[in-house]
Amino acid sequence: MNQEGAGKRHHAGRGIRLAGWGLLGYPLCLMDDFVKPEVILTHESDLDGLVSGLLLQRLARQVYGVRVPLQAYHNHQWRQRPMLEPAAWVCDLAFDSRLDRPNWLVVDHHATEIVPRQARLIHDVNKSAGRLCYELCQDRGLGTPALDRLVRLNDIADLFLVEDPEFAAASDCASLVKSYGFWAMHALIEGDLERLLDHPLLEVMAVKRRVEDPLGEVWSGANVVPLSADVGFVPTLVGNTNLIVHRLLAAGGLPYRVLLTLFRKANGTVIVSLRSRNGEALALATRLQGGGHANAAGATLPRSVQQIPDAIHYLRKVLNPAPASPPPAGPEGSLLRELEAS
Ligand SMILES: [Mn+2]
Repeated sequence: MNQEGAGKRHHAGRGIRLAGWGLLGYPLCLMDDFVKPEVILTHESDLDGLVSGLLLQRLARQVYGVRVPLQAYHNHQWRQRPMLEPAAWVCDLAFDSRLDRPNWLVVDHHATEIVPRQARLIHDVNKSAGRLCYELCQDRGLGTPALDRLVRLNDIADLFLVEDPEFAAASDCASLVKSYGFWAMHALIEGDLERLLDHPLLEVMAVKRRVEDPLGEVWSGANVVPLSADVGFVPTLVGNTNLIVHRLLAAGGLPYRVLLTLFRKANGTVIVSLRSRNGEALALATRLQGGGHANAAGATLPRSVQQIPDAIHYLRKVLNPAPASPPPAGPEGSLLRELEAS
């Protein structure tokens, strides 16, 4: 018989420990009694989502001796998902009020302004979600040299630490998930995270990086489309989009403070991805009802925008609002002024 029925609190340890300091300066207390989750929910879009989700699954297996199902979401589907489970663990998805539920654990690193009242939030914007989940695993004796390395590569790729000597290896690892997709890689490694480290497909990613990225950088750099004085749209043909945009920003040869790329999903919605060097990306993403990190943020454009040219038109309108026009001069204008005065 299962000793740990759903919802029953599991006391595997004792006491309350300070796990760190939250964004708003309140201490994050990590109590050693987790509640068994019905499901683990993670971000489908990248390596960090895969690493953090599989690590939480491993942690749940260690604590409860069962395989808790893993579900992965892109931001758009995530916003529409009902949160009904009495207990769940969430990682690499921004904390919002829908997740503030008793017996929910959220491990994340995206900027949030919401203070948790009921959920347990483990949050640090300076670490990857995978790192935060791994620290929980290490507390339970689940650390290994192979996982140390994978989580380090995940940090380098997710936090975009371009100066790190392992940046190329980290990018190749992250590109596996970008190129083949979350569930394809999950299937190929059979859920076994360590198999990402020396996966044969890494060789394919290295060739793509060496051949495609320089070609893509030259072409994209020559074809940036101005959207406003500060914002440029970078079209892409080949190569690692993140890296190309980063190199264009770092080179400083363009007049824009924000560079953005556009991606049209299968259902026709257009995703905008924004990059900057001084925090302008998040500010603009917020204006577009999106979010993310200070210099790496994103947003989904309204459903009425279905094509890339529509997206360019829409963004130009949002970024360059028409100035309020003064009453026209002449007889019409004087009538308006009289009406206003009365
Ligand atoms: Mn992440």
